[in-house]
Amino acid sequence: MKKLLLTGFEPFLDHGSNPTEYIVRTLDGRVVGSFQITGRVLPVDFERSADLLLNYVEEVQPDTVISLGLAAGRAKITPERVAINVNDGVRDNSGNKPVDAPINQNGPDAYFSTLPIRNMVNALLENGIPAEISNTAGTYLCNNVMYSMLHSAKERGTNIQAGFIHVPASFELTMQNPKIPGWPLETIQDAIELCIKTLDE
Ligand code: PCA
Repeated sequence: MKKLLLTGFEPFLDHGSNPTEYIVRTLDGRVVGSFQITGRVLPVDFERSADLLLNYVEEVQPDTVISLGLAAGRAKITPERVAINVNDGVRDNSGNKPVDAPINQNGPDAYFSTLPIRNMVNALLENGIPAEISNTAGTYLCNNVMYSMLHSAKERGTNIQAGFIHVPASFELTMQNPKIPGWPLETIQDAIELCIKTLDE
């Protein structure tokens, strides 16, 4: 059976929870399509998140890596097209606040996702779940882990398929901040399972 490493993030900023943490804990150990899933939660830390992700890749030896992150304010599931070689953003959970810094001094400017992002969006829309390709993963931790993963796959010459999907907030987060659109966790989970199934198309 093929192996999929599915990562999410711990809560960050003033968000009391992170729906991606729930999803990866729920799907850890399950089989979806032809993939055995290993779910892991990453810290929100410019110094640690990418190294931990790459350690999990060593441990799991996955065929595919899908990383998930919360995009509070977005009201669609958004597979990311591209990761850029920039760290810049608000303070992370350890107090790091990089400004205009490269992720990798010698790395290329950007990497494209190697996930079937168009098929994912089409599958979601066919199932009545709002979705679109996003052309920016930002410059915070989500972009950081997507770039770092794709850079590592390229450098090592592996054919690991990898990329990133941003998800909307949960109802719980909307209760805390009514300006943020929220979805039921089960719907976000269904959406991610649909995305995983497109890997078999
Ligand atoms: N979302 C953040 C980092 C952690 C998360 O879940 C981001 O979009 O960069």
